[in-house]
Amino acid sequence: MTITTDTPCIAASLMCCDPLQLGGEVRLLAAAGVDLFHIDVMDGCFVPNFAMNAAQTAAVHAACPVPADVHLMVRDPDPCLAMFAGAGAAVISVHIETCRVPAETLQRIHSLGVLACLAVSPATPLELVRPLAGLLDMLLIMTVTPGFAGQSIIPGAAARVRAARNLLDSCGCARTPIEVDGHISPQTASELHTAGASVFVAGTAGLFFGDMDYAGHLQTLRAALRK
Ligand code: S6P
Ligand code: MG
Repeated sequence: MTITTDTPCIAASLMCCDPLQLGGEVRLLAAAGVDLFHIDVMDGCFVPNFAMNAAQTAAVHAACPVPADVHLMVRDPDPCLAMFAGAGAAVISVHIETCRVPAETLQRIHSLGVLACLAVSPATPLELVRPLAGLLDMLLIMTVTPGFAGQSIIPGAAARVRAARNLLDSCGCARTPIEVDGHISPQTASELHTAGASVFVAGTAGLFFGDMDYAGHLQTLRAALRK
């Protein structure tokens, strides 16, 4: 698959689903037309929470043809890469804060035939991305502190995305998409799109995950991105 800067993509955050209804919810989200399934993986160490795993990724992949966007929030991602590639991940994001040698981890993801994305937490200097820019299929800018759904967006999120866009452009990577994750609502999606993001993780702020009107909320998000 390809993810571009041309067309906005919506990635539904599956950790926001009712865990007792995961199968039904992913089918509803697929029928509503989400572009990606965003699968949060947490180890209780890098972030103080647990979320989804490789078995769930494989089950979701088998049930629906929506590409899986796996976000690894784990202290040591390298041993997990083959497991998630085998589970059907189309994209794997690793946090720059967790990689011993980020360039090697990104190359390992490529060698598994998966798109490689680097995730950056809010407190991490963006300049650390510069030497790695050419290796990225996507850059994930966290707009909340990783670990939990339902948080407020960090102050200055749009300025940070704009800075990330400028950094990638100045490295000759103007076609590398930026994904944003954390409190993506119609309003924040629109602001972050203007700032240079094109992939939007929609959780409780964008798709609500309670009323099951995924088609309606998706339509509202897409309309906000057209403005
Ligand atoms: C947070 C995780 C995210 C959340 C998503 C939830 O650590 O990486 O993917 O699931 O941000 O969205 P919302 O709208 O509840 O913030
Ligand atoms: Mg995430």
